[in-house]
Amino acid sequence: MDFHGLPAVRWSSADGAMAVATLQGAHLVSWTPAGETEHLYLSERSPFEPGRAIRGGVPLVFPQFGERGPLAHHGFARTLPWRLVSQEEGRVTLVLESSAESRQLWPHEFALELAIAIGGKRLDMELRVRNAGDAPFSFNAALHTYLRVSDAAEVRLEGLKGTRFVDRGATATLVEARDAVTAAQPIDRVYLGAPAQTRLVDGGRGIAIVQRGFPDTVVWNPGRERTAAMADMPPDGYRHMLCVEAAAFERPVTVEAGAEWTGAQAITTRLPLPS
Ligand code: TA6
Repeated sequence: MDFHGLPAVRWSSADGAMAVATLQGAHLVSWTPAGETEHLYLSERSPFEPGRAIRGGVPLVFPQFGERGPLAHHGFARTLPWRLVSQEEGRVTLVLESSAESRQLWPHEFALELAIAIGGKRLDMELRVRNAGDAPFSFNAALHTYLRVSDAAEVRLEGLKGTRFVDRGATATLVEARDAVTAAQPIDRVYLGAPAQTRLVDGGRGIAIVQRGFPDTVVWNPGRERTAAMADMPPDGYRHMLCVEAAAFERPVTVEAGAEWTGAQAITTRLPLPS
């Protein structure tokens, strides 16, 4: 299919969950769990152009996080064209292999595979990074998930109490003292060695976020002022999103020649909440 002019795949599960991913970046741009409304935030001002990052959905950060290296912000995997290699009921798999273009940016042989599975109230994303060369390489990565929320100022992200964190631009590492992290103020923070599971509470809706392989969790909401300076977000866009990202941020992951690494994030909506 075509998604705002970009080649994309749309698929569903037997029980009625639906998703759309663009081939550029293997970028999940829509996830509607069975019987639910859209669960991902996608900016209506996002560009949808070859080579330009999409604002929202689930950008895949690889092999560089943010500006921590010589590459474009968050690396090149989100802006290169991937290949759809399989599509079964509820599940698609996309692949990005090293190419002349990637070698100019990052001189390593690799194969990335992203499997995205939907069904019922659950979304599973699994990233595999295979070293196809003859020397080890290291990378940072993240599944930069933009969750759609009813009001960012009101939602609570539980499960990070006692976890070390560092704010963007800061060097000091502090420890989270709160039962719940909020986005009532702008937040751009990496929780280091984070628990595998957090829970987002949005009104009467609970969402479990579980990560595997990724040691860190990034929480981002740009707030009003930063959003105003972003050409690809509407002024009130920050109120409708919260990024909860499964990330390998603090320590780069090293993969030996011929070996592979796997990281995953699973999201389940409509958790029963205590009344
Ligand atoms: O993951 C948080 C973050 O690194 C923020 O600092 C913010 O810049 C955001 O990602 C978005 O980055 P992008 O390159 O998509 O504009």
